Amino acid sequence: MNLDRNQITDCNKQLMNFHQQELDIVSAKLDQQGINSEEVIADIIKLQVATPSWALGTGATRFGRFPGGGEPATLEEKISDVGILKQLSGQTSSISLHIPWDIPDNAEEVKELAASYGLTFDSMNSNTFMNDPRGANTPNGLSYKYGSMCNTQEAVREQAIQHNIDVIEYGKRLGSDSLTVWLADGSNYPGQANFRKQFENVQDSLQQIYKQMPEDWFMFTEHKPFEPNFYSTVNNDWGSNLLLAKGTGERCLCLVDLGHHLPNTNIEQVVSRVIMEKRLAGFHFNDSKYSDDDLTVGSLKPYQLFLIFNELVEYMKGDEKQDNELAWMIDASHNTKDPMEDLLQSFDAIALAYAQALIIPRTQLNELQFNNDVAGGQELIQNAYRTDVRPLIREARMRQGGAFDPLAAYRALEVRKQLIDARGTRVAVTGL
Ligand SMILES: [Mn+2]
Repeated sequence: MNLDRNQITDCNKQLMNFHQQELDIVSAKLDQQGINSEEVIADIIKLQVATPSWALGTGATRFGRFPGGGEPATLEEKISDVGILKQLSGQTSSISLHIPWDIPDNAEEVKELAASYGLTFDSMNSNTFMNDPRGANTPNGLSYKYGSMCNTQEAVREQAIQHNIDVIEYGKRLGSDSLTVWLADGSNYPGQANFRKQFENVQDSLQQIYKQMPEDWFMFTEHKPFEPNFYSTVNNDWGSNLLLAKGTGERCLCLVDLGHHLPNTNIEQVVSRVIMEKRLAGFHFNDSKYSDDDLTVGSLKPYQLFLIFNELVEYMKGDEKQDNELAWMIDASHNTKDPMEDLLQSFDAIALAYAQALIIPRTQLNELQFNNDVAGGQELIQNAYRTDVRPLIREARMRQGGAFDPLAAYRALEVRKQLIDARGTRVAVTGL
């Protein structure tokens, strides 16, 4: 489904005068601080966030699922939905697939369809945290109940390795250039497993997968302290993640998921450390009150998100560069919202935090820090956080043919109703 561009333009027209006034005010204010608003707008346009294929349907908890209507049932429909998000927000231009939930039966056709919406394929996600009912990730019929790459049984480890190699093959056909490995491996009870042997098995398995990657591909490993294992996980924190990446190869990098930290972890400092080691793969965005709640980005801790972007911008505007482009993706589950509305809110929150970090006068911040001006440093970054940068984001969207207010346009154009009319109220979406 494609939205009518004229309808989006009509939605914008009602706000045009108001928008121009606000844009002029913030541009003048930034100009006084030596910040060029045109450059900020250009940077906002460049920050494209991947949409994961599993985020387009209603999420679930282990207590149940309350799906809405018009959900995408096929990969083709998921691609179409991302196309709508791109049209409205201008902030997403790629889709991240999860195998085995979204196996492309005809890669060429799928690639062409995505291209017709201006979309490419982001990182490929493997899955060894469950046994696919069709056996798509368990070609040897062996269970991942006691772990995959950490498993004591070599045959299970080999099956997990082969699944990841299969995922690389799907990705090659779609034009992707990275594999994301999230491991559920760990243990549920003390005495169940040997920490060191588990880690060594995972390290060895990752090395074997790495050897099968094309030379221009990157491998992303993602740490998580708990769940679905509740006593220990093999890749439990950023330190273990860095060890695994360094032990695997130059193009193995650390992915940081905002929800995958114990409460009160200084995530912005984690980002800084991983960048210092030139191993940051990118970022998975979400928000949480407790840990990995998969809530909408920026809904609870927008200041933390801003501080994380402060570290990211310091790297992006600095001289020392990694070989990879940072990968941005939303990784959230929408249990009580229309998933498309949730994603539009997420893009908005990401752009907001990014723009706020972009307008921090960085040279001045460095000077204040050098001179130990504690209150001055805090004031400077808080001033950026408290600046209303929304006009810059609206302008960035408008220049891409998007909507000033994507969520309002989504509602005004009755997109969900159109999807329900086309697809019905069936519940066929695959994923979490
Ligand atoms: Mn993630």
